[in-house]
Amino acid sequence: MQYPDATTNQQIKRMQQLVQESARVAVLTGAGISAESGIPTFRDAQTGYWSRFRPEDLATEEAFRRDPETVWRWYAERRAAVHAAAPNAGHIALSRWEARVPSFTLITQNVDGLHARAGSKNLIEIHGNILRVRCFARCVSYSRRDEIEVITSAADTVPRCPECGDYLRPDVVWFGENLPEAGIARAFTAAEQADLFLCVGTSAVVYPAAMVPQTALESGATVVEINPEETPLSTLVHLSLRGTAADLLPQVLGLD
Ligand code: BJW
Repeated sequence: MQYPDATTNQQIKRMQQLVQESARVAVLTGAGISAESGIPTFRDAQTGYWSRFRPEDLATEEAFRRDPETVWRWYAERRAAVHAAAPNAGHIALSRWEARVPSFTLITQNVDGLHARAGSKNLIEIHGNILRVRCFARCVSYSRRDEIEVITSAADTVPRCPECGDYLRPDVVWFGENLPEAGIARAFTAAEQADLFLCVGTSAVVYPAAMVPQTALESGATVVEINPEETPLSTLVHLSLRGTAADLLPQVLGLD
């Protein structure tokens, strides 16, 4: 059922009711939830990364092979922005919600680590994490965190793998790469089992992440979207709330 003519207040009340009624909750977040922490999105027209850069120049294995320095520099700048940022009211509201329901899974496409910093526990980072690195030649899976601090503090040269000498790369999922198998499997299971599935701040155009809310719909969950703009999901979901994450999440969760 959709609520095309409802006022925002009615929609907020409806969402508050769904929150009260739901015991199995899953949430999918995208770049929009971190926008109010000062981290740019990808596809927003004026401010998104892809309005200034071509994804195939920065977010593919081929780009890194061709020009590792340029790709590394872009990620170093983004890592600095992440270090300077803090979780906003949207991230914090989601972590408080988790503490109130029996089953809560937070699936994020974001690589910024802000959900973990806000205190979210059952968290799946399906596109990786920008604060980790791994060997480009895949000789070891992940570097230890203390090594990462040292490696990433070296600003302008692409660091080398301590095991094999190949380049280290950001531990994120680039276009054409598979998502971490266990993580995406858990995400689909959470979608299948959810009573309430919430999408926040995602354009829902990148696959397979965009299939997760579709799976929730097909499995009988009530699906709600929070986004200031329409997305391909807007006409499919039960309730589409127009607004920002930091504004609406505390309201619908009764935390403001
Ligand atoms: C606010 C707000 C506020 C603003 N509050 N909201 C099936 C069909 C078609 C294509 C494919 C398919 N299967 C695979 C593909 C290819 C590709 C794909 O999906 N392409 C499409 C773009 C067409 N997918 C892949 O390649 C994936 N791999 C894969 O499928 O492997 C199998 C395979 C292997 C080989 C060949 C083929 C298949 C991997 C995808 C990896 C995506 N990686 C990135 C970069 C990660 C690293 C990094 O950060 O650098 O992930 S791309 C980028 O997009 C990033 C994001 O996680 C992802 C999603 O973006 P997101 O989060 O939705 O952000 P935006 O900017 O798009 O939207 C922001 C939203 O927020 C907007 O709606 C705003 O309105 C809103 N907003 N302010 C709330 N304050």
